Amino acid sequence: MKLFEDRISSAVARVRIALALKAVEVESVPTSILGAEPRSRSADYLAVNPQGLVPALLTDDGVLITQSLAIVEYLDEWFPEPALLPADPAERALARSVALSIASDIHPLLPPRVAKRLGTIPGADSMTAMEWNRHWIQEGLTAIEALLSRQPERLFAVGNAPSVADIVLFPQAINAERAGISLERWPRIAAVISSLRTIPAFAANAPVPRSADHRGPRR
Ligand SMILES: N[C@@H](CCC(=O)N[C@@H](CS)C(=O)NCC(=O)O)C(=O)O
Repeated sequence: MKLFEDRISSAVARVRIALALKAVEVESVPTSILGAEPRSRSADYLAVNPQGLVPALLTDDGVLITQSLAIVEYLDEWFPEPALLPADPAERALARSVALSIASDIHPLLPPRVAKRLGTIPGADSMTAMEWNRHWIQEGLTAIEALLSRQPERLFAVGNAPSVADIVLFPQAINAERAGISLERWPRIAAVISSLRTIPAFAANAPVPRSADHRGPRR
């Protein structure tokens, strides 16, 4: 299988964590998403994934799967151990709720294409995108903290094993810290992230920091 990826991407990190938990190897196809001419916007890549986003997974049978959560579920179906969704229906639903509240409601407001568009709005200054990101991350993680706080305290976001909730929460939390947001204000999230940091599949697959030349002027 081939994974079209840029290691700075938190959506890519979700897939890489799932692959690592399942010990499945893939061929990496580097697909940059930053810079003047990102490979993700090239005609070649748009022919693969018309959305021009990473990740995308090409199976050995030639099936192309886009969207990180669709890829994670595909992997979970083909490689069932360890399961990435809890067996209990209520916990399963909660794991999906946590994952979707990040993947559908926080992350889409943050990627480079959004920052780029914000920068073109008259009156936007160099702080706009940074403040925009911090706002949506803080609002989103506050809601997730409240959801998690209704559950008994455990090592993982939901249930007794890493699930899709942890797979999506971990990269988002790491990026929150990189945006200068301390996790301390969300004790349940902070506790989960510190236990996930001890698991190599998570620690080795955190999104990599953007290089200085992609960060633009220091804000
Ligand atoms: N919902 C998609 C999101 C994919 C996405 O937004 N990927 C980002 C990287 S995290 C990307 O390719 N961004 C390119 C851009 O914004 O131009 C998924 O979960 O796979």
